[in-house]
Amino acid sequence: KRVAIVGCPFSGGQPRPGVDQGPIHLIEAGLPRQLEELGWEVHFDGHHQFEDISASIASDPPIGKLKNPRTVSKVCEAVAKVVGKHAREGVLPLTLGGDHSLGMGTVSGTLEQYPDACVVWVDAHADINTVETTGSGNIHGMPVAFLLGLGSKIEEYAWIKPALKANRLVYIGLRDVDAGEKAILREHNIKAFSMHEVDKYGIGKVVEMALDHVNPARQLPIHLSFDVDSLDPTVAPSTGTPVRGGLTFREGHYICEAIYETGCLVALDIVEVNPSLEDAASVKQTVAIGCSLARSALGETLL
Ligand code: DIR
Ligand code: MN
Ligand code: MN
Ligand code: MN
Repeated sequence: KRVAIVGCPFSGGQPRPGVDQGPIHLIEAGLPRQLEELGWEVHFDGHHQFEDISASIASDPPIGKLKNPRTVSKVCEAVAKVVGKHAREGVLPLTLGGDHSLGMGTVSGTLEQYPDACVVWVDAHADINTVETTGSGNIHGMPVAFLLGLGSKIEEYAWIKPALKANRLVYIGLRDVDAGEKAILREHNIKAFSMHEVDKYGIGKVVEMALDHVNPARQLPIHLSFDVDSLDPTVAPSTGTPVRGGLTFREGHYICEAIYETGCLVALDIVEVNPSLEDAASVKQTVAIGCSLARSALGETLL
C-alpha cells in the first residue's frame, strides 16, 4: 500500500487567485500523517514547482477564447508524466489541486499505465466544454473534452492522447451544466448522475448505478477525480465556483468509501480547494473535508 502525494499549486485554469494554495493547506493540515495512520506508505517529496512554467503566464495570450492556454498545457503535461510514473511503479498517485484543469494531466497519466481505466468525475460542473462551446475560456471547465478528444484540435495540446472513451466516464453531482455541455453529454451518450438522481435514488444506489455503467464487473481500474465544489457550499464553502444544492458531507464521503471498497481505485484527485475564499472557519472546514475525502477514498471506515 503505497501512495504518492502530487502537490500541484496551480491556478491557471481559472481566474480566482488562491486555489494554488490548496495543496499547501491540505499538507499542512496533516494529510500525509493521516494516511500513514491508515497504513499507507506515503511518498511526498514537496509540492511541484511550476514557477518556471507559471512565469510564462504573463506572455501567454489567449488562443481563441482559451485563457493561459500554453501554461495550462505545460503544467498538465508535467503532471501527466509524474502521475504516469507513480502509476507505473505501482504507487497510487493522489493529486492535490489546484484547479481542475489538472485533471487533463492526471487522467492522461493514469490512462497511460491503465488504458482500460474508468473515470468517476464528481463535480457540480461537467468540465466538458470544447474550444467551440466554452463561454468563459477557463480551461478548468474543459479538461474532460480534451481527454475525450472533442472539439477542434490545438497544437499546444497535441500531447494529450484522446485516450478516454465516453463509455468509461461517469459523473456524479452535476447541477451547473452549460447548454453546449448538455448537448455534448447527450450526443456522446455520457452517463451522468446529477443532483436530481441523487435526490431520487439516494447516493448508495447512484454509486452502484454509476459503477454498473463504467465498471460492471468491478474489475477495471478506477480514477476518481473529486472536485470539492460537488459538495454543497454550506459543506465546502472555500471553492472558486460554488453552486447551491450540492452533495452533503456524508454523500461526498460515501462516494469515496464505496469506491475504495471496490478495491479498484488506482488514482485520486482532490481539487478546487481555495483557502483564500470565505472566512477562516470556512477555510478550515473546507481543508479538513479535502483531507477526510482523501482518507475515505484510501480506506478510512466509520467503524
Ligand atoms: C463553466 C463553469 N461551465 C465554464 N465551469 C466550472 O467556465 O466552463 N468548472 N466552474 O469547474
Ligand atoms: Mn514523487
Ligand atoms: Mn471540476
Ligand atoms: Mn466544479
